[in-house]
Amino acid sequence: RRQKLLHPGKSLYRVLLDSVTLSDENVKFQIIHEENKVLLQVEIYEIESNIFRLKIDEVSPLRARYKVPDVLIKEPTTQRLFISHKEAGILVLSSVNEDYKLQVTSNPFQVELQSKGETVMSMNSNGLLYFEHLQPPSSDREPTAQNEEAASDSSKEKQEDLGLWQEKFGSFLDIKAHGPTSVGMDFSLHGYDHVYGIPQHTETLLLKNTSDGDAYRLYNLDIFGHKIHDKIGIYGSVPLLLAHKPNRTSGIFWLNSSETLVDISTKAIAEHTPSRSAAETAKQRAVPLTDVRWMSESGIIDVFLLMGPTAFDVFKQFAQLTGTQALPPLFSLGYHQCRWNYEDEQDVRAVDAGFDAHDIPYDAIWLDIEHTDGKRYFTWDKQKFQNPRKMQEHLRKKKRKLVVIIDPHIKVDPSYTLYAQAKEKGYFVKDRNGQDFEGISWPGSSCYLDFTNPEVRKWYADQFAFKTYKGSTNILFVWNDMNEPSVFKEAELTMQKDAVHYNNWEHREVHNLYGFYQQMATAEGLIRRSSGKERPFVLTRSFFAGSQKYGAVWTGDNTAEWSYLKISIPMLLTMNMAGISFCGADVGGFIGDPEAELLVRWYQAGAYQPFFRGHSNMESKRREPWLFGEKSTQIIRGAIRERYILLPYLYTLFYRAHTAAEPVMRSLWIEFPGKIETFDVENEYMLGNALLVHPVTEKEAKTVTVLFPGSEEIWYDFRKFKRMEDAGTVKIPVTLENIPVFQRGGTVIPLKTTAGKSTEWMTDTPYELHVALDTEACAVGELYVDDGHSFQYLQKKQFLYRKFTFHKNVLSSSCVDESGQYHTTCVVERVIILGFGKQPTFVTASSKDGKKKEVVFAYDMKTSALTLEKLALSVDADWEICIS
Ligand code: MIG
Repeated sequence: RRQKLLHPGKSLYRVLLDSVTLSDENVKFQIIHEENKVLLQVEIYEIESNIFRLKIDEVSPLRARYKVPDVLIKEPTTQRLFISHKEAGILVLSSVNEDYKLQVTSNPFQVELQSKGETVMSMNSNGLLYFEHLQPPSSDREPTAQNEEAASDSSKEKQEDLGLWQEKFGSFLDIKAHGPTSVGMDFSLHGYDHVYGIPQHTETLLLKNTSDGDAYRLYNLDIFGHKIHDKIGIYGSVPLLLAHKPNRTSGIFWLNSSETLVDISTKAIAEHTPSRSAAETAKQRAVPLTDVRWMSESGIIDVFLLMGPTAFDVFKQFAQLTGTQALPPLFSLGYHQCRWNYEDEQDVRAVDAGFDAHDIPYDAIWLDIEHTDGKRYFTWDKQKFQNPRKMQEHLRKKKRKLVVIIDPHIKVDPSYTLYAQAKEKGYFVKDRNGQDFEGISWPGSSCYLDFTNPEVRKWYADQFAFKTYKGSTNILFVWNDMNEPSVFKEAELTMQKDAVHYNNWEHREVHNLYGFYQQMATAEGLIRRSSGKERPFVLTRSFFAGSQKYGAVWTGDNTAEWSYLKISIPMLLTMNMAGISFCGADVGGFIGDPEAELLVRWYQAGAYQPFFRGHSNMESKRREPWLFGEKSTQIIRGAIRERYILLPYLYTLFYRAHTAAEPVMRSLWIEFPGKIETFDVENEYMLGNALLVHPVTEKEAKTVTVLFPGSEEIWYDFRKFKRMEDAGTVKIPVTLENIPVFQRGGTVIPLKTTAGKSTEWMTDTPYELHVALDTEACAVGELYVDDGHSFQYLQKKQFLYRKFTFHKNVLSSSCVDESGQYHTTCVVERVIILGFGKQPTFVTASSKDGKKKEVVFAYDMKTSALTLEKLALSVDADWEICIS
């Protein structure tokens, strides 16, 4: 409310040009507010690979302001900036290679970022830099708001209205121990009218103009039955916004963990060209410009400008700062069966047996909060789960896993060891009076572990040790829920902002980091229980920038309605853009009861999304895949089996996400950056660079309208191998049987020849390659293989990273990364070449040692697909197949 009183106009901040200092690390100077005379310190950094950082803090704050720790994976490597120009009122900074220039204007203070003469971004050009300096809490203080409207009204009432020192929310009172601390700034993105990112909202892929409505809010909340098309923040936040135009992608990463609002407005402005003639002026075009205004409740301004220039560069730049996606254990890419709740050991066995009886693969069964002894996490309900180890041994024999829920709230109960220990050690978040904060959650009265404290995280991680966590085994993995944190009966169902954390920071400062820290500690615990050998799997509901390092995220409590299936696509695409590839939505919709058709469509969509879990609410009817009649069972079986067959491709994509920050699930524009018609597409997407997936999200659909992006591309039906005749937007007939999936010409996709009962049953299952030829009759693709569960791929370089190239009628297998070695007896059994021009006469396969053999083949004239059978070519060796 206070910041919104400041309207676009001339900023009251001016640079003190005498204060400029230059070091290897950064350029520093001070700016002064013309009215309140408060000095702010500005630091500008260039960070290697096209990143700029702008930090603004008070020169001498009353006390230190909160600076987000633990999100950046390391102190970024800076590069020296040079002053290339200094004249009255202007300072120009250049990067080493002179590709980028930062033009700092003194009065008013503005920064313009140019790339090779083109202005890409400018900051404070609308004069919305806003910085509330810390003040002593005194009753007779002067009015303090920085803008005229607020300053002109000095009545106490008005101050309360603006919530300077305290704020009411219904019956809740937030006391601001340190008074007003908010910060904000505007950014103009030149030439851009497509912006994306800043999850998590139930909104369209393309961010909307907010000028006549609510701003996008980043404030992690547990909103049960959340609505669709709402800009309120739900469970998690990543303050990363991406802007895209045909020749460039840029990103703004606003590193602040307090409640944050983002206002967006896109407009067209006359192009600014220093023109000489009237004729040239007449030629002026309207160019788009997007203004983005960030406002945060506290902290400092610390913003990273990711200059791309491509989308993949921006993803790399963000990963360079916050880390890449953790490589998931292979099992976690299989199908997960969850419900609130699987009642007891018998229920678990019965559901597990049901999958085998119906010949449906699955990898993990999940237990929700009812499995515990009275919602005391790390314990078991003694009646329902009398022998959890035995139950896990049973699952282990089936080569499957168990995932249990562990929430952050701790039941107030002195006889509960976890509570007693944490209480004694002072590990809970405190209320404003210094007592342990108590809130209500599932166990009743609860305290909340202060995960912002590294000592608490270490202690928490130790709770996962097998000897401490009774009844746990190494097939047990973890699910963190309610970590926004969710606190019943509090304002907006979360922790009061004036609660106090480690080092005396108020909750308002760290709010959006709470879930991030719980998942971090949990993942650490799972790694430590295996003495550093095994990869963890932790699913979290709440998240922040960098959560990708710790595991997976799901979109929370969606509803069993078609509209929620539909919105899950842009929601997951947005998460992927923000670095979190391993994400999914509850298949079937958590709340309510899906009709058979919706459930089937959801399985078909989920099978082509990164995290694939069926889940349902307590009040929902049972929903195991075989409960909807024979026809539905058969179709769901088909969808899940397709997922399992696709795993080699998916796992390879995750390896790329892990090592090169490439998102697994990509909105079309990422793959087709020059094609404007793709920029707002959110009903289909690319899985990696090779598969185009178009889920069916309409009831009783007979057709779907598919956009085949890129006029130079060839697309093949993924299942029938037929080349699609038409380009552009095409109506495709659909049946209930499956959803449209297409393979892009020029790609090779590694698959398994058949699905097994779980991923572990498929270790030795042979591979099949789908080679889809492009207009030049070429194709290329990769396969990554390792043991699927340990860190040996890192520690001992035990992995295979292979490449398949089709060129001039020769398919060759070669090594991408010679440093990796992994022995497997697995072979490539079958190769299908799509779009092969003519019936061949002779096909031979030869390995590097000179052995040559003739290959059995079949050519389908109708589809132009050439199938090579019984190849038995080693996955870990070089070979060639020649077709004549
Ligand atoms: O408010 O643990 O999103 O997946 O089943 C309900 C019970 C609490 C919310 C999670 C949901 C989970 C449920 N939890």
